Amino acid sequence: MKTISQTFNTYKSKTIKPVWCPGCGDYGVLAALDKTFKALEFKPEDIAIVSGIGCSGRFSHYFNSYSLHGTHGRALPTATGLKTVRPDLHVITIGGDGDGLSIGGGHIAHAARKNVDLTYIILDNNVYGMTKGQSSPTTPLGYNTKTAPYGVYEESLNPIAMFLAYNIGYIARTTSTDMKGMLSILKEAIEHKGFSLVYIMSPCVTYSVLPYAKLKEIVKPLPEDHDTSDKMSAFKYAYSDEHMYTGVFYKEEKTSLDERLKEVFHIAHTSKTTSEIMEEFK
Ligand SMILES: Cc1ncc(C[n+]2csc(CCOP(=O)(O)OP(=O)(O)O)c2C)c(N)n1
Ligand code: SF4
Repeated sequence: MKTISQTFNTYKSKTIKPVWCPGCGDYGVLAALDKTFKALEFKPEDIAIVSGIGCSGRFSHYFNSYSLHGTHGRALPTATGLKTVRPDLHVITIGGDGDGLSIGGGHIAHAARKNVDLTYIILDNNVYGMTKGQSSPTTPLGYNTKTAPYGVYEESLNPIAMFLAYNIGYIARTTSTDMKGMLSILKEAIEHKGFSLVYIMSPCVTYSVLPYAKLKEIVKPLPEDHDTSDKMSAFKYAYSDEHMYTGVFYKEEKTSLDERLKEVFHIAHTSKTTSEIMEEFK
């Protein structure tokens, strides 16, 4: 009998093909996620991909799995609802830096505090790609864009430091050119029980802000002696001005939302019903 990984050579859709620009970083991530599902031996019917809007939002179309191309910035709450009613599904949420850190930025803190058991992949190209190159929350200060012809006048976010402050239980950064890094991080993040955040630098070649060559110059793997349970060490590397560190910044096992809800449902089902309570007032 064939194993699942022998049966599914690819989880990619055979009918819907990517329409990204040639050279877009998102192609590398698509290949990595496909390989990760294969390595994890997931059945396609057990996977649900929920995405936001943008070039990165198109991800959900490209897999043979359940998928939902949600509204701009709302992929995370939609995915939280899905995971709550279908805890058996492997829920993956994907979106861009604009989608996840601007319009949808407020949702990350709440997914983190709920510790919903899903993996959120943010593809950072430092720009709004689909709407033709406006500044995003990660476009560097002073950089010229369509919406900032005289240079971006707002400071860019430090997403990793933000995620650490939100107490997310799994935080890692990698790049769309590092297949080995993406494979090991994606697998570990998906297997992590609770909310996991995978931040992938995925350059836009059409409205390029951080081109591949520049990214290669600044990226550096986290030192081997970085202790992934040491949040202060993780903050130190997240705030580095010299390098953009990649690898696993922080890991912590915590009770997940579905585990907590199981307890709540048990209490609710074994407690008095509303009509029993009402009877007491008669
Ligand atoms: C509520 C709402 N506001 C704005 C838009 C327009 N819009 C579509 S994609 C997009 C930007 C996407 O940028 P990002 O999330 O960084 O993804 P990318 O295209 O770069 O992958 C915007 C503003 C929209 N679709 N819905
Ligand atoms: S516009 Fe940029 S992000 Fe969008 S598909 Fe093209 S290269 Fe990729």
